[in-house]
Amino acid sequence: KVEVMKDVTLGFGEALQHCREQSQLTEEMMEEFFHFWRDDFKFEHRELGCAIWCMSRHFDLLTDSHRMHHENTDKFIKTFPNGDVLSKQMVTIIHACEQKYEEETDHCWRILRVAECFKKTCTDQGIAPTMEMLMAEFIMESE
Ligand code: M21
Repeated sequence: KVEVMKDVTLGFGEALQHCREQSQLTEEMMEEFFHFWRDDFKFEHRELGCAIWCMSRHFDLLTDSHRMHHENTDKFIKTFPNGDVLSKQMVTIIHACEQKYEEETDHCWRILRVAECFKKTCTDQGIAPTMEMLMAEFIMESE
């Protein structure tokens, strides 16, 4: 599962450059998307929430009310090798996190909180990829 999460992270992260300008997420706030999984990564910039919003839209993963589109998200995860071992669990986690922050009316802030909750839950459930895995693959891909 951690292998699949690594692939989904890097796949999803490919939309970061596309979303940088409109979200105003500077490289100082987040250099590469996989830094999301660093132990010391802080969820403090609203711009990151805006960027994840844009990235999710890029892959058509949101409904008209800017919540996760369950079916499309499930399909997106399944486009990665062995994605089926993770898709249901990931959708369940994100949905639970969305419900926790339902009262936040600013979409960028809400999505940032959902992302933070998603990371924490993944770490607790032992499905968070390690930085070693992410960096090794990231460097391989860019060579
Ligand atoms: C697996 C890699 C990364 C995913 C990161 C962001 C996850 C956070 C999901 C937020 C989805 C937004 C839903 C809005 O209610």
